[in-house]
Amino acid sequence: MSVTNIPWEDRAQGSSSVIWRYSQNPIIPRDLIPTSNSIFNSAAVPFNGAFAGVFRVDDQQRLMNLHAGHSADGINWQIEHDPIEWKFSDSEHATFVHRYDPRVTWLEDRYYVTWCNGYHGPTIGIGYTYDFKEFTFVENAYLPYNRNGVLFPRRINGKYAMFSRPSDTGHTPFGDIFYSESPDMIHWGKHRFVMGPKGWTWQSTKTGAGPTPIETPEGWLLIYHGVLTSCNGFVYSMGAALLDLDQPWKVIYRSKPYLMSPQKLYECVGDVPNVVFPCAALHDADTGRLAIYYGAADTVTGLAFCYVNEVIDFLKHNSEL
Ligand code: BMA
Repeated sequence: MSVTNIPWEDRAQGSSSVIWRYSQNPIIPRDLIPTSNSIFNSAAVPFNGAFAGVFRVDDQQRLMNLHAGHSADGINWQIEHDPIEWKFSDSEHATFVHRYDPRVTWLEDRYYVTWCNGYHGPTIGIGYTYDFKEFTFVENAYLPYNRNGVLFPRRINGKYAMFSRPSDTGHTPFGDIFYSESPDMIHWGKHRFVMGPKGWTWQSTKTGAGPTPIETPEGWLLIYHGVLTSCNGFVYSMGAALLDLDQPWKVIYRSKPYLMSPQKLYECVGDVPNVVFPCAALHDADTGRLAIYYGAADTVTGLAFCYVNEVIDFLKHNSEL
């Protein structure tokens, strides 16, 4: 897709980073709306010539919920003060527990939203919207416990496809990415292992899919998070992998070093220190530009930039499966 108005800033002179941060980060402060404690791990998409999104807002009771938002430039956002009110066809799902870490994917005729949804434990909620005003809940994709549900932007071999990361009730100390398919967005199966933690590295404790995968002629580009356990707790960094186009559970390349780790003050200091957590990416196919939205320290939202071909080139030279 062409996104000619993609938010962008050139790589700083003298920098050789494959992914570089926006100099005005964070783009969304924790107190953008009156009741917010923090706004992070959020998703943006092109919408009507501008941008729309679904934002994780933790309020001042520390309840985690989703809010819609709009932006003319993808950088300055207006976020609704009230959370999204979902339309439920089955009242069983209508009880609010928690909703967090949304992803938004344009798929066929609408914007699908997936998020970590509380239903006797965390699982993957699926809903959709056409206009970012009315939002309809579809179903929970899996039994608890699961997090980081990320839809593919088109069917694969005739089926809807999604990544997820089976988890537990708490701050899960493990995390493998799985691929599942569905004929109808409701029943998910044919689960396939994609990848999991590696060695004593930045991705040694857990992994989880980030933004909607980006289709390239060489494979699906997946930006993901990897977690290391330090003596001070988890450290969340960002990496990338290239996956087979027809069998996306087959990994072609996977980043051996991270592509971005928490190093700026707003990534290292906040409610949860040392976290960069990518949840969305805008891709302008004409220029190959990618603008990645990521949560920083579970507190604010940042933006980072790269070129898809440079990430793939990096993977070719820095891969370990
Ligand atoms: C994960 C999720 C994310 C969060 C991260 C770091 O388990 O809860 O929302 O950013 O932990 O706290």
